[in-house]
Amino acid sequence: MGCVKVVFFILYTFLCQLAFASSSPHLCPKDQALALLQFKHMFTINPNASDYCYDITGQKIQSYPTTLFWNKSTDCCSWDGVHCDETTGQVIELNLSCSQLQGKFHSNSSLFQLFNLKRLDLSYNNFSGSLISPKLNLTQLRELRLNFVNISSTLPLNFSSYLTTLGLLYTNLRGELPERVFHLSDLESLDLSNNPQLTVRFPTTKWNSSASLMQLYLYGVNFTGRIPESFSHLTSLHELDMSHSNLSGPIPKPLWNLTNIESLFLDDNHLEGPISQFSRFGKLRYLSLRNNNLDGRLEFLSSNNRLELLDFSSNYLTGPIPTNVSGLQNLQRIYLSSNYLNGTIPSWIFFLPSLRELDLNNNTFSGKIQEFKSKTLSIVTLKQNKLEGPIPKSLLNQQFLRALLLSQNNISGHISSAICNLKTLVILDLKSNNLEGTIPQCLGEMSTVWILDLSNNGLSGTINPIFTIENRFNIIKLNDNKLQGKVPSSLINCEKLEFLDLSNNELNDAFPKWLGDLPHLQILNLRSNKLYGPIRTENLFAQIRIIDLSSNGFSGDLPVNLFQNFQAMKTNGENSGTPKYVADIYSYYYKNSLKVTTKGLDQELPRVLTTQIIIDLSRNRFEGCIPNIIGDLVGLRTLNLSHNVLEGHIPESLQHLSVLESLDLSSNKIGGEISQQLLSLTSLEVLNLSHNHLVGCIPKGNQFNTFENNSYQGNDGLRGLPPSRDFGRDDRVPQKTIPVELDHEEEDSPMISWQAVLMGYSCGLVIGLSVIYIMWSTQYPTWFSRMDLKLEHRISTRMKRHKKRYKCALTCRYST
Ligand SMILES: *[C@@H]1O[C@H](CO)[C@@H](O)[C@H](O)[C@H]1NC(C)=O
Ligand SMILES: *[C@@H]1O[C@H](CO)[C@@H](O)[C@H](O)[C@H]1NC(C)=O
Ligand SMILES: *[C@@H]1O[C@H](CO)[C@@H](O)[C@H](O)[C@H]1NC(C)=O
Ligand SMILES: *[C@@H]1O[C@H](CO)[C@@H](O)[C@H](O)[C@H]1NC(C)=O
Ligand SMILES: *[C@@H]1O[C@H](CO)[C@@H](O)[C@H](O)[C@H]1NC(C)=O
Ligand SMILES: *[C@@H]1O[C@H](CO)[C@@H](O)[C@H](O)[C@H]1NC(C)=O
Ligand SMILES: *[C@@H]1O[C@H](CO)[C@@H](O)[C@H](O)[C@H]1NC(C)=O
Ligand SMILES: *[C@@H]1O[C@H](CO)[C@@H](O)[C@H](O)[C@H]1NC(C)=O
Ligand SMILES: *[C@@H]1O[C@H](CO)[C@@H](O)[C@H](O)[C@H]1NC(C)=O
Ligand SMILES: *[C@@H]1O[C@H](CO)[C@@H](O)[C@H](O)[C@H]1NC(C)=O
Ligand SMILES: *[C@@H]1O[C@H](CO)[C@@H](O)[C@H](O)[C@H]1NC(C)=O
Ligand SMILES: CC(=O)N[C@H]1CO[C@H](CO)[C@@H](O)[C@@H]1O
Repeated sequence: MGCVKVVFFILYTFLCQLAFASSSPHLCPKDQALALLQFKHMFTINPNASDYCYDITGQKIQSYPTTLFWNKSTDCCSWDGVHCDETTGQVIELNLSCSQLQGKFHSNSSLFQLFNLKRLDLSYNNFSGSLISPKLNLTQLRELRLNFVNISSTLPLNFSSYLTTLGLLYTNLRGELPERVFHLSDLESLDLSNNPQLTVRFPTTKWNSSASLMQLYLYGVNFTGRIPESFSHLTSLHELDMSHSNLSGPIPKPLWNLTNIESLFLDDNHLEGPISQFSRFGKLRYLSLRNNNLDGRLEFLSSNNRLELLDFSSNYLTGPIPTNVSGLQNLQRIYLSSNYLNGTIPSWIFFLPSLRELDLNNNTFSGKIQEFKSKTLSIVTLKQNKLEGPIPKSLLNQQFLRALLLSQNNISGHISSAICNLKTLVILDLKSNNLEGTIPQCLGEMSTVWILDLSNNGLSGTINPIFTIENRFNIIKLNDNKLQGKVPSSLINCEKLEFLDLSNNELNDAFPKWLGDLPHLQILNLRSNKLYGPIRTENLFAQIRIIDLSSNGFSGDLPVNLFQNFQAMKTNGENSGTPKYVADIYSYYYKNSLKVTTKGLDQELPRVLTTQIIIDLSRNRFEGCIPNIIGDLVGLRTLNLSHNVLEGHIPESLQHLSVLESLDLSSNKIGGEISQQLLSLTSLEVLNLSHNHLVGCIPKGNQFNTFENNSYQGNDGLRGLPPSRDFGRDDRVPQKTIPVELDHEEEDSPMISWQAVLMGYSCGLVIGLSVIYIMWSTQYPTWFSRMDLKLEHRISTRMKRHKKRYKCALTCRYST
């Protein structure tokens, strides 16, 4: 009996289901299903069409081909993205946001047959080239979102008057926003952000939407006019974003009436004046006014228990942060960088229970960093202040800390190995402090760290860290310390390393040629150590863009193989469009500066352009010739081989270095002539060939007309020296050197200059002649006494005739 019951039950259920399936009509009306299918077939599915797909918090979300499985055999109310009214079965919502749709949208689109549609979201698809004019038609529409859809036209006037939500973020809208938008009496949320060509002007009369409007996002539109009095009626406004809207002057008065505001973003404007009135906004959760000209003190901070975000970065705030603040127990993010705040960082900040991000960079805070109460710190950046004392222990005991930047303070003590407990740390920047002792060995085991900067401290001992495999170190800077011993061979495990700076230490090792096997290494700085021996390597160094081995004890021939392998230097990235920087993905928090010597100056590059290609092997004991192969490194901007014992000639192949800006071969034993071919170095700004054994004539023309005497001094055999400005110390002496226009000169070639004549007389008298020239150009008559009297006579007579011109190019052409 039981068995029969079970069978009956199963049969019954089956029959019921069958009956339900066959008897219930399609919930979704046929015409609407058809309209949807028609709509589907207007478009192709292409993942690229939803490339830019984000949720409201800015998180990238995965796109999905929502319409792919829409088909006749199923009820359209069950299709992805389609919602029907439960009683009538009418399609009331269509959400195809991030649906990989690509194609044109026509004004006769079947979509407009969905008369009952209340919510329509077509954001993040590619309807490029469409004429989108939601002819409403869709008269019932309440919500319309077309974020990131390239509309690129004016906003049609003709839309449903029941709209509550209009989302047109990043739609390339043009022209004037119809005032009608502000008068939609049910409007709750309006997002027109990032439409720089959309001109927005607020109505001066009371808006019909003023009671309903809760969210107004007008970030980056072409806001014109002022914030009118009518704005003060927006009593329901909870969220306002008018960042990047060219607002200037004091904070507009009507804003102070928005006492219900919870979220206020006015970043990147020119607002000025004091900030004391912010205490009126008792419901604030997010307050962000970064990049304005606001001044005054932070005294408005009192006891707002809702505040989560406080951002006044890059303003002119002064004085200390008030200490007598209670509450603020929800404050999670504090950004006050680049102001003029001073005093100590008050205790209440350290006591905030849920602090996540603290950025007080670039102020003049002093005193110690106290222990943090919060266990949820994610970003702590206190760079460029006058903070002192040790690194607080509580900072080394955080589960979520991603960035710890304490550089450019007076922080002292040792780096505790407890720092290795930070299992989520990405940036550790302790540069330019007074840290001492050794580097903890366990640092090399930190598997999440991308940037490690301990430079410019007093760290000593050997480089202890043993870098384990599968680490993420991308930038390692240990320069300007007192580190000794060898370059740690475990660096070979840093496969992602792009930037290694160990300069200005006391490392004592042979050339760590194995670094060449690091596939991404772009910058290698080993300058000013005690590295020694010849450089012979087959290792690749394929991505190297800057190599600085200067001021060491390297010897032997210049490393031809090394140059051969510098693949990245063999392209000239000049026309590569927007500038790119080396190892720069966290540049918002950390800028990977580098000290280089170029154009005769020590410079600190705040960031390193990928086109910045430098070889600096100066101040070693390299010998032999300059290999021709250097001419293949056509991306080179700076080549410095000075202060070695190089011989031979300047290779003609250097003529190919068309973007070379700085060439220093000084203080070697290089002989031969300076090839005329080098005139093709048209980017050259600084040339130093001084103190060699060069002979012959100095090329004239192009950049060579801009170099002065000091580029060549100390080469006994060089002729045609240009004048020197350095000798013109005497202020009374007028500057006589005028850049020569060669073409012009050649026209009046019969008028050969006095130097030309003299050169023609005797090429052997070069020293004397250069002295004469110097003397002439600086008007130091006493130097005459050194000269042969005959010459003196000739010179003075010629000088009278052709005093104004300096034509060494001709000189050399005549004399050789
Ligand atoms: C998507 O874009 C990538 C790169 O722009 C391109 O290579 C690929 O062909 C595109 N895919 C489609 C289906 O168009
Ligand atoms: C958008 O689609 C058009 C063709 O309709 C295509 O030319 C364009 O490259 C697409 N844009 C993106 C970002 O995929
Ligand atoms: C029709 O839709 C159903 C449900 O999504 C799906 O399982 C089926 O594969 C689709 N059929 C076709 C031909 O696409
Ligand atoms: C549409 O769906 C996306 C993602 O699922 C969601 O973020 C968005 O809020 C939805 N749009 C509407 C109008 O509900
Ligand atoms: C819609 O208009 C486009 C051009 O405007 C036309 O090519 C297409 O055939 C029209 N479709 C329908 C269904 O009328
Ligand atoms: C948007 O569309 C316009 C006109 O159709 C086009 O000129 C523009 O390049 C498009 N912009 C983007 C970012 O695709
Ligand atoms: C709105 O559309 C209707 C019907 O298409 C039309 O009669 C009316 O003139 C339009 N209004 C505006 C302001 O364009
Ligand atoms: C911004 O609006 C002003 C005033 O209406 C107009 O002159 C200007 O051309 C607009 N700028 C852009 C980029 O559309
Ligand atoms: C705005 O605030 C000012 C000063 O507090 C007040 O006089 C004015 O009545 C307020 N306006 C509105 C519309 O509430
Ligand atoms: C530091 O702040 C000053 C003024 O507040 C600003 O001019 C400067 O650019 C800031 N420096 C950095 C590195 O942000
Ligand atoms: C803070 O700066 C103000 C000037 O803005 C100065 O008067 C005051 O003495 C400074 N306080 C400290 C502690 O440095
Ligand atoms: C211009 C247009 O297409 N108007 C249509 C709007 O929708 C109603 C039905 O709700 C049609 O009757 C109109 O013809």
